[in-house]
Amino acid sequence: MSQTLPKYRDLPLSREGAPWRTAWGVFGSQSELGTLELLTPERRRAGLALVEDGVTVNLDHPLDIPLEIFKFRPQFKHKVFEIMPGYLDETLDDFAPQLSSQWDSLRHVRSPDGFYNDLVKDENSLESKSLLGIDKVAQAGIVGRGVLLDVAEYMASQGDPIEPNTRREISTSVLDDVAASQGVTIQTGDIVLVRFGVDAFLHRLIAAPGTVEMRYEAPGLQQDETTLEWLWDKHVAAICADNIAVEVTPPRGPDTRLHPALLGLFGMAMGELFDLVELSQECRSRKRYEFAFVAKPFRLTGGVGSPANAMAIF
Ligand code: UVW
Repeated sequence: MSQTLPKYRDLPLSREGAPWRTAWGVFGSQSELGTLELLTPERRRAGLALVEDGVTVNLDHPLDIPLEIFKFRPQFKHKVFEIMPGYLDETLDDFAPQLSSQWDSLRHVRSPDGFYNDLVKDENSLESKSLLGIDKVAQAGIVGRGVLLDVAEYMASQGDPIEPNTRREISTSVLDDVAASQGVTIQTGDIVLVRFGVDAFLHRLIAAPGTVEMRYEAPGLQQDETTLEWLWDKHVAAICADNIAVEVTPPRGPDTRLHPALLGLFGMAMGELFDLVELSQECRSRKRYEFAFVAKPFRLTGGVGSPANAMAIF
């Protein structure tokens, strides 16, 4: 894409006195993909050109992760049955696509000014065939250059390890330090994966449910405009993390959450609860923090979210 993208400070305020700037219209007033529009064929090709030996790294926790922090996202029931001798089939009941490693679609959260590009009105936001659904992302795919920012490893190396089950805001200056220490630079259109170490905690939970208690508390991106400015000015295509919500949880206050600005005003794809444990090991052993990234969300018409279905390829 040869388009010159505006800097955050050049974006308009959506209205006088609005707390944040809006990127509605930057990718066209009818865009349902937002920053994923940055994944042009050229950038996809450049990302895939990072494949050297074809080693794939899974980035998903199991769908049946024993997570009980979301009261509104129950554990699904998986029924396997025989439809004739030796011929199995199955159903999933009460399946919440955002229970485990997941993508948020742009109809997940509205900004104070409305859903992204004003394409979904409040009065019809619950329609199942709504615009901005995850099906649009599924059709485009998420393919490009992935970059890991391993905050957990970096902070541990600084003698200041992050507690995975405790609220802690991580500033953009830490993200810059992590990138510098890894020798990696974020480029326009990157799929950025931030690791806080929540993934390793979830491995313990999965291995022995009930032995550790997962709370709705996790380290994450600092909730302020500096973070918004950093993410927009890096022009990332998607921001993903191994924690609950990319941003810190719980929020400091009801109006401090970044989701409404990221999804509702920037149209920025967000991935959460990614499993970055193996990726961290692979990057460390290769001393290389860039790789090809491929994900294909569910083509669920009007879907609010989807399992991540993501992998890195070296
Ligand atoms: C939360 O904080 C619950 O994040 P999301 O709804 O995007 O999973």
